[in-house]
Amino acid sequence: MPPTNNDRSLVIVANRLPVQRVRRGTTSTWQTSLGGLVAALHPLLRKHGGSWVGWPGGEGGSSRAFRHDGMDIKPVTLSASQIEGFYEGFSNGTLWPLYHDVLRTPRFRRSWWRSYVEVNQKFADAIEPLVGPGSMVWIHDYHLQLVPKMLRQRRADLRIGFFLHIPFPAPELFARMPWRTEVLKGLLASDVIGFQTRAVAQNFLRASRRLTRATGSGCTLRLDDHTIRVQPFPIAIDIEEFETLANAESAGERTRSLRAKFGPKRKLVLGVDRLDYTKGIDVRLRAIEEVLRRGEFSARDMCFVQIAVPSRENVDDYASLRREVEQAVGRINGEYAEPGQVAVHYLHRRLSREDLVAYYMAADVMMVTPLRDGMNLIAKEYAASRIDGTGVLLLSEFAGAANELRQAVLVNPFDIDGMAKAVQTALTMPPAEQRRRMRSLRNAVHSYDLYDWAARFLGALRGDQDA
Ligand code: ADQ
Repeated sequence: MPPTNNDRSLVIVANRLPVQRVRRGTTSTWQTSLGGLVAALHPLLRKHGGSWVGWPGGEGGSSRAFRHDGMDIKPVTLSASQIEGFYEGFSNGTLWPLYHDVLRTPRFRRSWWRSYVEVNQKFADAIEPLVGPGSMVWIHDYHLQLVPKMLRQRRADLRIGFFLHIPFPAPELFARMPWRTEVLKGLLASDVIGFQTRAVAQNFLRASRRLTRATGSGCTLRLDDHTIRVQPFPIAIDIEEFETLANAESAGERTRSLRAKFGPKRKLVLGVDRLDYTKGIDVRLRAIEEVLRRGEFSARDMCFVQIAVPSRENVDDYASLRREVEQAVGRINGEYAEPGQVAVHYLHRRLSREDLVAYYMAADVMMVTPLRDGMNLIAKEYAASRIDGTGVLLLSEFAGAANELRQAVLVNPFDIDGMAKAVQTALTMPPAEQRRRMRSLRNAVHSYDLYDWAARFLGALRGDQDA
């Protein structure tokens, strides 16, 4: 159920707005975006009033506030050079690889940092006129880590919360960043800082004690006269949405149609991700290639379907990943496809929620094998969609979700032989064992949902001790 927000007004701040512009002929209108965060916070804003501050996407545009679907929307517009320096540069070329354990080399460019400071200030300037005395401000993710301090300097009365959706690295890696102290101090002006897992929260606590004057033990830090609560708040999914979709009559039809297309007798192995180098799509393909090379399974017995949403295509590392994945798919099919039976299907596109659930329901094996991931919602969505109680989830040890989904087949995504073996185990797993594991996964996913997650975070921000 959507949580209540008591009396304080609420401002949500995220890199992106919860709406997007859609063109119809010569005019354009706003449409509420689909997606977890929006789904969780929209009912709150609609019920209790409040604003959402974020970038509408694209270059320039109007920064005039407007009302849409019961929410007050305040756009923060970016210039072409801010998109390059703040977004593609510092956010996605410095922080993203650094926070994902340096899977790619982070670039420490001073001009990008200057742009990051400038845009964070622009966000703080946009928020201030919207907040009444004692309001709650909930800031999301790595793009906006300086905003808590920028706001606090002007408004001591606010309750400021920050949630990091991605991992926070070990202090030894974080310490490489030239602006490490500024980033920590930016965050430490919050009242509550939330992370996906306990281990990641510990990394932040250690970095703060080592690199700033913050002191404290357990989940409380003190810096100057300010107290900060640092805690895991693992994100969840809207379980009801997935179960409703899975129970719909049309879902059964779509699933049967997919099974018929891929070959009803073949085992279907599925991967669904944003096309991002943290998600391990390239290594997953190598593991599938190894399974086929071993010869126990051929393209007559199984097929692998990878669905990848285009992502950050202007950033170099993403363009080269796309080429690598396309080459690997071509190579594997060249070697192992049979006439009329493709070994690897690759769909470079976003699916509707209905189609996504049908794929989850059709897949005998789901491979969620990121090299590093804050949580990974796809693992939870797969379990939620398996209303028939079968299916096998192969899950990376390095996804935050592995802390909760202990009955998945856990794999080390850096170990190709180990992954190939795990795929073979999954393909031959007896139905009784599938059911036993899936029951446990579904119990874990049912234990709390996205609305409970938002309520817990806001409870902590209000100062509830048991949140
Ligand atoms: P992401 O890395 O973007 O975000 P992830 O957890 O992988 O998030 O979820 C992606 C979402 O996109 C899922 O809801 C999924 O259904 C959807 N999606 C993916 N591929 C799709 C496709 N082809 N078609 C349609 N929908 C698709 C960050 C962190 C994660 C963290 C989330 C939430 O990196 O670790 O779980 O935020 O906090």
